[in-house]
Amino acid sequence: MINVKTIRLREIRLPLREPFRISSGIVSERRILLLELTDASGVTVWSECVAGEAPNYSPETIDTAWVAISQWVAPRVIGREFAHPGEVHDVLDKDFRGHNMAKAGVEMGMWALAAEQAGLPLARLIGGTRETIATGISLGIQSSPAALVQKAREAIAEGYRKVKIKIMPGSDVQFVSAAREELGPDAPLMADANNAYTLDDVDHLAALDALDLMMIEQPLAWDDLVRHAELQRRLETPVCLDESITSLDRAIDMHTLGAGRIVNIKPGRVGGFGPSIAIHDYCQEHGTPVWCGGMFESGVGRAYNVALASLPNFTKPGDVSPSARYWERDVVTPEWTMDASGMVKVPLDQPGIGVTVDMNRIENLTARTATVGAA
Ligand code: OSB
Ligand code: MG
Repeated sequence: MINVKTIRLREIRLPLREPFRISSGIVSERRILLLELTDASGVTVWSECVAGEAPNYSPETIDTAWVAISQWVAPRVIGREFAHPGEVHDVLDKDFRGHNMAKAGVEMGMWALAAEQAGLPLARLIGGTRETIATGISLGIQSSPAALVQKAREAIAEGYRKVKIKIMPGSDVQFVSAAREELGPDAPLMADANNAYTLDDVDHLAALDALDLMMIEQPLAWDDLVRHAELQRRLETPVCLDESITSLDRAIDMHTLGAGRIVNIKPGRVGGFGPSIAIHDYCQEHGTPVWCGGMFESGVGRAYNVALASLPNFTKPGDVSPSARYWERDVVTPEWTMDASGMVKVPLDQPGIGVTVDMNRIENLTARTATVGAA
């Protein structure tokens, strides 16, 4: 039985090593919402809500998530007995629209509590089969093609197995083709537009077909499947959906409409591990590859992404880069590392998420806390 007694919310501020620009905004310091879930027997686990500071990726922000968790999500699970963490998502979703990242932060923590109870690594609890996961890097929009080429070259040299290039009108074909020319035909390149285009841009986007990209991620509006289907019919490059896939139903719609051929799964975006696993399984049955996206998680959120990416149909490298790509110092021990061939180890030597939070460091970074449930 999983029985959560208290949920403590904590906002920390963690500066990125370098500002990250995507088509819809820029971030230089992450405001990160960490959760501590304590069960009736006194076991505590950490989880992370991945909402950002501004609503440019999805409607959620760290501030809306703070309210949603405090007022609606936490009260729904506290004091309630769950036989399995797979039951949590439906309870959180009943007559409760949206707020997927808020729901996911709590739901995922409950999977970690179940893993602690079962004495299993989180990756094993959910049926993960991999011992290491393949890693990619996501490169923000750079000032020039030459600057991008430099970053991409370094990434390949470090061992990354996929280089994702953020694009927007004015920084697209010319940038990506410079990377292709300089890094050669075998470099594993892809592009991510974060909704920067419309169907009027089809001919322009079709120019990317010549660059042999692994995929183009979310070129059109965040909530649009119909126009992505039209676009996919006119592109050879596989379309991968990120923002648009907010549930299992949207993944089914994507497949049914032909709106894309690959799915980026971010557990926060879909409401947690329950829906993530369901999307993974559906895609596996339908021959659609998936990979694990990232939201600049701290080492806590990263632990969940690594566990998720150990499932068998995560067949493309994830945006699950090592701690040092993001932070001067992460908030967990050990920090996440990547070997020279671009692989991150799935922690399998202890129960739970596999990393410990560095409390001294966390206290210093904390901007606010709140506790829901009796202490
Ligand atoms: O579109 O995948 C995205 C970060 C924030 C918001 C959206 C996205 C991203 C990334 C970063 O691409 C991936 C990472 O965490 O390394
Ligand atoms: Mg994306």
